[in-house]
Amino acid sequence: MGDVLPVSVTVVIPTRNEEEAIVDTIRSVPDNGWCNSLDFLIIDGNSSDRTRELAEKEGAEVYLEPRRGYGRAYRTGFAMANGDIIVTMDADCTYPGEEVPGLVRQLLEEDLEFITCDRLKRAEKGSMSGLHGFGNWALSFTSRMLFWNGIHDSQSGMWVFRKSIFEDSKMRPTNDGMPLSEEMKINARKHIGKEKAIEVSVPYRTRVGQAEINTWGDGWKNFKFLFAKRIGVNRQVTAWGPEN
Ligand SMILES: Nc1nc2c(ncn2[C@@H]2O[C@H](COP(=O)(O)OP(=O)(O)OP(=O)(O)O)[C@@H](O)[C@H]2O)c(=O)[nH]1
Ligand SMILES: [Mg+2]
Repeated sequence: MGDVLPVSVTVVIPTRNEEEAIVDTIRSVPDNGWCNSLDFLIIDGNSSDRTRELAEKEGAEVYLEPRRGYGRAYRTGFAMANGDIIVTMDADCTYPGEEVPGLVRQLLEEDLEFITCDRLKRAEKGSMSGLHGFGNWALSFTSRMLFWNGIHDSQSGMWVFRKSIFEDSKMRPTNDGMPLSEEMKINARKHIGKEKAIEVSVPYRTRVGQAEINTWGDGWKNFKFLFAKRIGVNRQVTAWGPEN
């Protein structure tokens, strides 16, 4: 391990009934002094299981966000996160927490603003069902055709970025659902550019615990969002903060 990275890092994790995986997800990120400070911010969507309690026991800050939605959770969490660097991942042991120090180091050493993690090249066998794999390909292809931004994995939920990107209000995401994921990458490539907003390959693993994702419903919402965004009729949100 090299020098201590001179930044504070907040890992923001949305959760909804993830008691089987939240502890291992938090523990998967090395906490051995590799950066100035590392903290975890769990945005919980009113879990009815022990998710909040288990996360608190691991030392994470837990914020209850009863308003539904993956995007809503991140919009709340991004406005609250204190770190210079924000890292995101699902609370289901699918993303490689062990790669977080290396990704933050790359962001700093290469003077980048935003990294999105591509799961497709290194997805482990069985981690993505055939239907999800196809849906992901179709959405990523459509996104590339509409926005010509070269992003391979438009649905990845692991990003490593400087909190300061949100000083540009055009970088603040507006979607309260799953489409927030593609929105983040479209905005990054559009407003930051491909030199400083890059895509890096990471491993992707089989989910621990039951997913609540609605494959057809969410897939359709993702498609609608892409076309609405392309023609500029997606929701515009100007307020920014956990209450907005
Ligand atoms: N706060 C909050 N978190 C949510 C909500 N819906 C999903 N999540 C969390 O958001 C993350 C992503 O949801 P997943 O169910 O893993 O969706 P996915 O990755 O597309 O589906 P899988 O490939 O099956 O994992 C998980 O950590 C969920 O617990 C919600 O309404 N509110
Ligand atoms: Mg997941």
